[in-house]
Amino acid sequence: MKNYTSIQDVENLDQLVQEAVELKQSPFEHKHLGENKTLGMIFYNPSLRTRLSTQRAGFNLGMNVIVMNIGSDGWALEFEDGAVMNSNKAEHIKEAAEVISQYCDVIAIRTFPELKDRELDYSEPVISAFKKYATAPIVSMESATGHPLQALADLITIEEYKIVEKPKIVLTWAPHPKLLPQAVSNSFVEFMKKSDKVDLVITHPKGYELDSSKTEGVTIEYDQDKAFEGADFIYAKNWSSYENYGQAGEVDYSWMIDEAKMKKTNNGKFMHCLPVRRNVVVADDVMDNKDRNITIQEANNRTYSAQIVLKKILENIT
Ligand code: SN0
Repeated sequence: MKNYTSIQDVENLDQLVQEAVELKQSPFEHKHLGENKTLGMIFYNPSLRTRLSTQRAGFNLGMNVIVMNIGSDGWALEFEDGAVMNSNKAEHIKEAAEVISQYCDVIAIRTFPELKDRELDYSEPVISAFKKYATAPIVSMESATGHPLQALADLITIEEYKIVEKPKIVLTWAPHPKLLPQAVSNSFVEFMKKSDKVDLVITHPKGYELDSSKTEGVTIEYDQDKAFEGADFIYAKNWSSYENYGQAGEVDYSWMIDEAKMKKTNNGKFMHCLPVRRNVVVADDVMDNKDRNITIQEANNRTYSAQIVLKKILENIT
């Protein structure tokens, strides 16, 4: 594997999931792979799971890890080609990416969208500039439009907890007081679509359609109750409107997931990438029910999704 910034970087998804499940059984077996290799983790935005699990994954592989909050601690970077840099941006991405590549054998980046200009966000300005100018492999730790490490962890979790051959997975929109990216949902859809082992249904209020090029071929059910019928997994996530991009529209708080809704499922498990707003996105009666809520185990799998990806990248550079 050369880079890991989207589903395009995955050759055989179901096999990658199997390899991650196996890796989890013996996580320290490949410590030699990362010896004298440095992982650089660059954050523009906050993180808990991604930061700790990716660092842990690096350690499990014997890597050294450098973490930098570039948004608050670095020079403000210019991304525009040919810019006259006489304002507040002190350094161009051309120099920054090449310099970081000398210190780090793998560069992982977290960068959220601005949620103002859809075309700009969907062009992935930060991650694509790093890919262009860095000489080290690039890993997305959630970019403007995707979160492939999360989606891989989700698939690993489904593989572990499924009790039927081909489970019904429901991605449900959930209410939230803030304007959130579509990144987690986009990658979730892409990964579930690519896997041969799941059936995906999406449910959301009208006006919250995701990018249709990503949801093509997936069943969309606007009635949340109906969508939940027979579901083996409920994957909740808020996202802001793709159509009315960057606009805070009506938020229908009746879309919160609670135990009454979960009862319509096939004894379904509840998943969410976390952090989650209790009693807004999901009620306490689901979150505190250990038979339903597998978000903690899901978060644990973030280590193994990052570790299998780093392992593949290391195998490619050593
Ligand atoms: C991010 C998102 O993409 O939705 C990261 C998820 C892994 N979530 C948030 O920003 C939630 C922030 C909040 O205030 O609840």
